[in-house]
Amino acid sequence: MCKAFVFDLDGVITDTAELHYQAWQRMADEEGFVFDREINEQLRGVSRQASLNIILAGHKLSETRANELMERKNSYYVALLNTLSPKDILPGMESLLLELNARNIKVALASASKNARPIIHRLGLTALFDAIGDGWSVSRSKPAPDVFLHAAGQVGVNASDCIVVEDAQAGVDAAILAGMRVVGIGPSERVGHATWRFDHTAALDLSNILA
Ligand code: B16
Ligand code: MG
Repeated sequence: MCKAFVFDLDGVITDTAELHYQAWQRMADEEGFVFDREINEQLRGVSRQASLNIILAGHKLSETRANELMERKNSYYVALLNTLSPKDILPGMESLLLELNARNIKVALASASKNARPIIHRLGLTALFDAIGDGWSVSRSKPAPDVFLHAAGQVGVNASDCIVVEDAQAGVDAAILAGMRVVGIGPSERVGHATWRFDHTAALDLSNILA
């Protein structure tokens, strides 16, 4: 049975990966760290702290300095979020959210991002969500299952009755650990372990999933 859909944000509802990339690149250039789009691909769906660790590639920094770098990157990212508007919703996702609302299927967000709420607001989607789980909701981020279990708890639905939509390998891993079925968005090398897989959001077929 499906009683709730639990959505990842970046790569599923909107593509903030490009804005994350620009913000990390600016910070890395200022600091002389090696960073490019290929390294950025490894940051998909992982937390801010884990992202910095990947960029540092084993280089050790004090906690104070690491926090300063993450805060600086986040300030660049937050400034870029001002450009977001409903036109940045990924193809097919607003109609999918409306369809789920019409069918009385609960809709929750489960994002690693601490900026998830303002992003959903800027996209004009706040009213379509019954609950929002974000980077503030839990301390262990994906691939731990915590944010998905938190979102399911918020809408009062058992994990086995939830379907997750995810674009990241770590996110699909987390959903499986939570005991949820999962729709993977992207290539099989990344999300081939999902229950269903579609190349991109526009291809997501609800009737196929609910059949
Ligand atoms: P923030 P998701 C993730 O969002 C991004 O994919 C990842 O690149 C980012 O590092 C993470 O959020 C934390 O974001 O710095 O805004 O707290 O895919 O889980 O919606
Ligand atoms: Mg994602």
